[in-house]
Amino acid sequence: MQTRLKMRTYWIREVNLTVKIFDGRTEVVSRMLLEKNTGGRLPLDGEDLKLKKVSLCGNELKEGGGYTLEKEKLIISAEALEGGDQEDLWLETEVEIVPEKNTQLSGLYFSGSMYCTQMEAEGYRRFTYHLDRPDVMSKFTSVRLEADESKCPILLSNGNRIDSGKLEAGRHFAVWSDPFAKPSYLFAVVAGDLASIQDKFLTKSGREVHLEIFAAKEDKDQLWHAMRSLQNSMKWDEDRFGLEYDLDMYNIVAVKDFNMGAMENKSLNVFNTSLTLAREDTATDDDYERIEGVIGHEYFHNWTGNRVTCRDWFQLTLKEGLTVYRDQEFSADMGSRARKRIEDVRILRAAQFPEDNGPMAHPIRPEKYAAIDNFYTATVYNKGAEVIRMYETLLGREGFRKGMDLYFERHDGSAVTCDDFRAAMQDANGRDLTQFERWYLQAGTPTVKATDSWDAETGTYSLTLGQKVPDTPGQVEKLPMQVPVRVGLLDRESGKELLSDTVLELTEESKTFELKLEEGATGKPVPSLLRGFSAPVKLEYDYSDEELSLLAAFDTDSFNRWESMQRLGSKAVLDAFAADDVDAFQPDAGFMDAMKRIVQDRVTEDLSLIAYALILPAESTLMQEAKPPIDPTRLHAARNRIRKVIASELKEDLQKRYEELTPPEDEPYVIDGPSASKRRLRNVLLAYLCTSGDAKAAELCGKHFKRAKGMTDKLAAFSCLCNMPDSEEAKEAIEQFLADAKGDANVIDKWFASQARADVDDLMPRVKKLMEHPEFSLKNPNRLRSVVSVFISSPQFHLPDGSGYDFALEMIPKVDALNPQVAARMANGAFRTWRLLDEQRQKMIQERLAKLTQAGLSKDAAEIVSKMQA
Ligand code: BAL
Ligand code: ZN
Repeated sequence: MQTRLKMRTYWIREVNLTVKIFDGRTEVVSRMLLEKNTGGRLPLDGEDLKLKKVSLCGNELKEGGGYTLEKEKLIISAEALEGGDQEDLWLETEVEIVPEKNTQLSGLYFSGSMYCTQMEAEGYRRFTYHLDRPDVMSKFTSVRLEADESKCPILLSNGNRIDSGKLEAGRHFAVWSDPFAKPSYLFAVVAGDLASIQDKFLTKSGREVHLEIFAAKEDKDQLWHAMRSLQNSMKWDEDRFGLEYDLDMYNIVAVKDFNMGAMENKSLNVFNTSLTLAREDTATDDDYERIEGVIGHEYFHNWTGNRVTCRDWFQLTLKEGLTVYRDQEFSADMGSRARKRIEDVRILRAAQFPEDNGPMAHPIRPEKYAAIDNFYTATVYNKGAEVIRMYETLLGREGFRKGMDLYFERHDGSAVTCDDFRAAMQDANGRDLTQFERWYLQAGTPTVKATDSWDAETGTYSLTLGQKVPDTPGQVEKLPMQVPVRVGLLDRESGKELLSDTVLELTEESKTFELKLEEGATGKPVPSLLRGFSAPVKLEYDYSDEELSLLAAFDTDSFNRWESMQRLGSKAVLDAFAADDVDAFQPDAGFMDAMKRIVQDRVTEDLSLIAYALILPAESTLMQEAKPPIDPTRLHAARNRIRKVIASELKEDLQKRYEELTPPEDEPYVIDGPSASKRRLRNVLLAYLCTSGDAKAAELCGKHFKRAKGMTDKLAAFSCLCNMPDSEEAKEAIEQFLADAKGDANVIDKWFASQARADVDDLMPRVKKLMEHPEFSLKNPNRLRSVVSVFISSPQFHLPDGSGYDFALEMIPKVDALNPQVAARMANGAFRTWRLLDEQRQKMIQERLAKLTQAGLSKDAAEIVSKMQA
């Protein structure tokens, strides 16, 4: 268990590598220039390496006479290190690895047509011996790659290619050199038979950067969206943060077997194909947007992560929270800011709030870990981004920029901490941000409770805000946070804004703010609270349905217009959940009226905002709002009930709007924001129109499927059809979709995922059947996720017979034996909310967790299973 930073006895200032790739084995020779720090013995990290030779300054060391081998450590003795008289201390290790057998996909591994690496967080130690920690920054002066030219014509690493040529026996080599010192986690190698597209970018100071994106040959025509996204990212970072690219070359490689989404290796990003490849018939509008965001994310890391990196892995949010914030801002500027904010908060609530309220709760800067890979979490990333956003809210956009400038001025080229970032924000703005540190220290989603009063005579509106940070495993009795609460006030009758955006700063447990209104109000104003979701908290205020309807219609804050509909929707579902007969429950007329107004809204230009207003809160979000113990099957039925009532009572309006949005057959398919929003709304309407699951619904869906010109519409219809699997239309679509995929892995993943999340009672046997399909594989993370992880997050996972839990018990050890990181995520996804469930399910899960404890799991999966039980 890592709980603190360990001392460094030596630094590694320079690295020269020779990597010789052969079929079934790869030799790695690493020459490291050491610099003494405290001195003493030097423990190098290594995992699954076959050590061939160690030498120091040209003299071979022997085991027991210069070095010792311990579990996952090669220890060079202090005597050997301090015994010589050479000025430069060059340590050389020679190891052999087998990338072809590396199913963990960490270190160097083989995937389809290429060898590639994933080093973050601790993969480099599976490649060669090293001080594999982010504060050890080394110049990789020479990286020589050798391989068979016919199998691996492309040889890539970080920086610039400084040499290349032919060798004997059909082999060839390339030598790369990176002028920037970097930690080992940013090192990368790719070798394979790949196709590429090329373009360039001219930086604002005139550097011409060669841009190249590589993929398997058959995917070459799906790379241009990624290229445009990269160019847009480069321009955006110059415009918004004054940050320029710093090398002459920027390469991206798309790989199909990848644990993460993408990786920001210096000048050689490696991407999951699911976040790179896009063509209108293979990728949805959401995919296009996600790709743009992630291409941006990895590019922005060049400054926030690579130029300034983390001192240790506890500081992971320093680069991830900040870079997610930057990619969110980039996407907001590229598309619709209002829409993006809603999307980001939806993700936060669906993925991070459950984490903050479960056994895995941890502060954005975790205090301890067994496997750091388990902390690439929604908390570190998404809540971390919200914390960064709060700096901006508190300091203003200019103040935030000043803080960023000072951060780079002080720390460019170093490995630093979250405190250093906070100090830069503080010092650049002359603000005391001491209390703000608590966002890094305390886990759990704070609750902010608002109460108010109105003095009509003086025109004073008083708002009392109280906060409570909940207890979380290992953390109790927490201190108040610094919470920026952006508010506005609306007139109760007319909906007119009486007070525009005002940021209140809550620093105490409770505080009353007096807001004096200049204009006359017709009564106690209606507060619009936490506008733009100005802090990652749960806001409680006793809104009436009428007040929420007024906010949904008139609030000038687009986020809170959506939020009011979410509150209404949430209340409707939770009322149904609590009703004696869920299937007969009737929501309030006020809610139905508000929904009707949304369907009839012909004024709002951004149709995505209408689409999102019509979508009820996700079940994982509702799980956080319902009072435990929760029966998830009943919660699912309650949400479905409300959807069905909306569909039947508003049928004509839904139908009319759907038809209005149906494009003429000859309309060309366009990929841009407005067209995507139109499709988004039309597809939300389609889903409502299909809730009945009857023959008419199947017919409508079948038609939508056949007429679809791009993947967005096709997948929307296909997903609905999977909910009616016995219809002829569904049977036909299931065959057609797979045939149309023509082997495209991302499309086949969609085919699997839509079926694995279908809203059908017999989902478990269907999933097992899907796993017998020849296209299914446990080894490819995307494919595995598209079936197993998707099922595990479906409501049917929780069927009262426990069959879903048995399935998880069977799958987790199986996957763990191949890929611990993926297994750990699976275990987390399966069980993280178990303490909110009813007694019977809790008991069943406890039994499975106890069995998993005995299953000899990897460090990664075992940590999750143990945390689940804490
Ligand atoms: N650094 C791991 C992948 C990412 O967050 O960019
Ligand atoms: Zn990142």
